[in-house]
Amino acid sequence: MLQQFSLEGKIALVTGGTYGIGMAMAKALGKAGATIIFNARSKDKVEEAEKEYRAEGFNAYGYQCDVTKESEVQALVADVASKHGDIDILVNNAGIIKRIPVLEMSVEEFEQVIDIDLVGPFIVSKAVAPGMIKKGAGKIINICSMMSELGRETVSAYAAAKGGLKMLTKNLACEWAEHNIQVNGIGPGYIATPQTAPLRTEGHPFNNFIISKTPAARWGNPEDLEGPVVFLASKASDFVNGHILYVDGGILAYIGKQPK
Ligand code: NAP
Ligand code: GCO
Repeated sequence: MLQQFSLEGKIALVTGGTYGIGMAMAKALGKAGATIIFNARSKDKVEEAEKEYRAEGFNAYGYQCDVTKESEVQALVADVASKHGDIDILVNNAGIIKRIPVLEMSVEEFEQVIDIDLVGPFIVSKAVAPGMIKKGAGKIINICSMMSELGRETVSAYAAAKGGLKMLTKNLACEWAEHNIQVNGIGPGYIATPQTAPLRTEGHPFNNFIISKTPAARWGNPEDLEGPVVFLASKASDFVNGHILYVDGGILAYIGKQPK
């Protein structure tokens, strides 16, 4: 039974794997046996992360690559194929957020979020799919969000991107199922990473707000995503397709704390 979750011999690409949720998921895939390929825009952070992965015993290879640049992505995929073999597992994790009210947000700022959070996963999925089709198998996991389902003030571009990413996930699942490629999503709740650090500063009203909106009454940790990503990357999920697995401590199930 547990063998179903083994990723021995698999090549896994995690975009944005230099820290945060991406690094935690990459380490989980590595613990399950996969070779870790990861990328980010910052060369320094890629080099630092590669040292960290290897110091912890992982077979890890870092690339400076911007997911919005198709030529860089295609070069990464080709280099991995020549050195390690075609990618078996893709986690489209790289993403940014801009918390700006619509009336103060420029079109360029809106487009930057869409480019990274939605167009990026399209570009990387399109680049890795031919290798998966050749192999007759593949796993693509898109990192969605609570904002794939819910809105809130100041995150219009992010919510539009993550809502689109949910539907891109379902569409790719339909297009590539015949090639035994499963395309699913993970929707993390509110996770303690650099991306949410501004919301978790001491006394920030959002901190208490999130705790009250989460039945588990805590922020998530990147490690809370380890099991879900190994499940969706492994044989154990071969008949799961087009599904968004929310790892949110119950936020989406909750109307909110009832008044005492
Ligand atoms: P993070 O701490 O800000 O890390 C983002 C990662 O993505 C970094 O490695 C960053 O490195 C990389 N990245 C950003 N733009 C990139 C680009 N154009 N090309 C390549 N890499 C890029 O974010 P996080 O909190 O770990 O979130 C990771 C993913 O989970 C994101 O998609 C986010 O939307 C999603 N998510 C987060 C939460 C949460 O509460 N934290 C909840 C739900 C979903 P560089 O800047 O060096 O490129
Ligand atoms: C925000 C947060 C969220 C989380 C995550 C929730 O400003 O509301 O950053 O967007 O990052 O996406 O699932």
